[in-house]
Amino acid sequence: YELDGQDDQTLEATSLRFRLLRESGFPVPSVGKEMSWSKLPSSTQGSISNRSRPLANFPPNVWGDIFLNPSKMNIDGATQLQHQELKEEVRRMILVDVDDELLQKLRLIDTIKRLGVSYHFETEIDEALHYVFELDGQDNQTLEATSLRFRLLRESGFPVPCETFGRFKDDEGKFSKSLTSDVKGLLELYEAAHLLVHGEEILEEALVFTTAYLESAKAGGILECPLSALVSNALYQPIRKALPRLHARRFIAIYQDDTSHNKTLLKFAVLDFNLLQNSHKEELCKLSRWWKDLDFSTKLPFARDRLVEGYFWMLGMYFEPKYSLGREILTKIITMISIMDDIYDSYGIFEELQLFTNAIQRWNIDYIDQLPEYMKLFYKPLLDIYREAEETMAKQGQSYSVQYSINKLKQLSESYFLEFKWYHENYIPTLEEYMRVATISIGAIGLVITSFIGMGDVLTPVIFNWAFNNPKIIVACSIHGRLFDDIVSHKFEQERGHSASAVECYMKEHVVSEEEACNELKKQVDNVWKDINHEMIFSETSKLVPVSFLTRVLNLIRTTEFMYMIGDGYTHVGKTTKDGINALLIDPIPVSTSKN
Ligand code: LA6
Ligand code: MN
Ligand code: MN
Ligand code: MN
Ligand code: MN
Repeated sequence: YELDGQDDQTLEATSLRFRLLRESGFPVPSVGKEMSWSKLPSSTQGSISNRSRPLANFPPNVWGDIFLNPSKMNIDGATQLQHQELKEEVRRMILVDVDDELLQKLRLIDTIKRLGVSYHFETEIDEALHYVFELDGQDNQTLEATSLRFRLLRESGFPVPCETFGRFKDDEGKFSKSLTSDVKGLLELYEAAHLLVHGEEILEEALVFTTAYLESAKAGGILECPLSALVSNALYQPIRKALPRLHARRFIAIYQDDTSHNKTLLKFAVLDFNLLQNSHKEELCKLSRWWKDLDFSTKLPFARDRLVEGYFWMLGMYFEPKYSLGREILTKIITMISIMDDIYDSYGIFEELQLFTNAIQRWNIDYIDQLPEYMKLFYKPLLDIYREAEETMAKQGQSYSVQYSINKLKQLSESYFLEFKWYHENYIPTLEEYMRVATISIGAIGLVITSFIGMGDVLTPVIFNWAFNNPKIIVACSIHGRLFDDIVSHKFEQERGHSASAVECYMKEHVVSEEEACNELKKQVDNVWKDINHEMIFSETSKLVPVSFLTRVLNLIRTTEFMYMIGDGYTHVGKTTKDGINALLIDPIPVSTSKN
């Protein structure tokens, strides 16, 4: 065991040493120096029948080449100028002092946020909310104002207590029936209650009460426009869980139909949406060229070809123009992770994957020679992407940031390999043992850390070190992604042959049906929102880590919710995914119908 320099032993000697030591309890690593597979006889490297591979037959890419030549809106200098002018006009609207009109101010901020343009006015809105937070005597406000104040403040991380809602209960301690004449108030209470944390029973009750009421009001058809549209939209997806860009697009349409809308606000929101969409189209066009040149759909036809969906997913993490470089890096990484996952669980066989895992751990192009041909086609571009990212970041003096992402990718490959071994050995772990590995293999922490690379201006090594060491908020996000993914994709995976998912682990451990397991796991997915809210509003983390970083995690959860809303919309691209991509990346908002 203590002998050094075992690197040049034959395969027989290496394996025998490994087995004898492990049999006696010595912790010899399987990956690493001892298991350098360069000596592997070439016969095991070639000609493995595809019948022994767990091929998934993933559906092909549905987008063809359309993003290589996107149709963009023509935006001339005059339109750019108009955009600037409208922006300044909206800014003045926020700054106008409306001391005695708290509700007006709250509604304005909320409308600007929901129209998707608040990213232009972060400082102004932050100041206004500080003012609102410090205000005393909020005890006589209406349900709408109280709820709106509560939600807007919590959305920005202000720790507002929930007891304020006690006023709206009756003598029996229930939300009183008299509230049901106030649909607007109930709708706001519903949205506010989604910012709950563990133990806030009053908000749990509010959620049940308002959901039931809004459902029945919707079914009864008693609501008028635009309230009916707002209620339907809220029931479809509450603001807290909605993907901001998609919410903005839906909200703009509702706002347009609201006869009391502010023309300046609407005009600005439509124009801004279309301008943003144009620049997203340009980014996706550039990435499409990169993807086409790599030509994985020909070279690695067993893997998912999902550049557009990957870009859409990452656009959900940040959409602002200043994160353009971040989106580029992040999209490249998610598409590579997705292929790497398919190499492990839809194509690779044991010996190949051992070599592959070893090569990823070594992260050195010299290791490419040991790999089977198809892995070479992946390994080199992977190293290239990261080298290019390092060169780009070096220009900003931040090349160090890329290494955090590489290290997470190494951990990811180890977790993939472990899951493969479980599959290979037909081993079904307990849920707890499974989750220790599967919350890594979902890749969320790698994506979050990679998203930080593109936030150059405000970044420090302290943030990376915080994120790297599994902070609670990222663990919650990983649990959410993993359980949700398993619920929607385990059937398809098990049919082709796959390691056990959370569903199988839970079924075995608790001897329950698939349906019961999924229901229980779904509850755990929903519970994650309380952890996220706690971490963003009440935790030490929320005081130490700038909200822009925490928002990446929140948005990853939101974008994952969207992708998995009706099945696995990433692997099996259906109507929901297509509609989402159309809304954000293909169709502009028609300007002629904006009634201006
Ligand atoms: C998951 O695929 C997938 F497609 C990704 C691109 C990762 C998604 C990342 C999240 C949710 P699959 P496996 C943060 O279901 O093999 O094949 O781990 O992943 O179950
Ligand atoms: Mn996998
Ligand atoms: Mn997979
Ligand atoms: Mn999946
Ligand atoms: Mn899966």
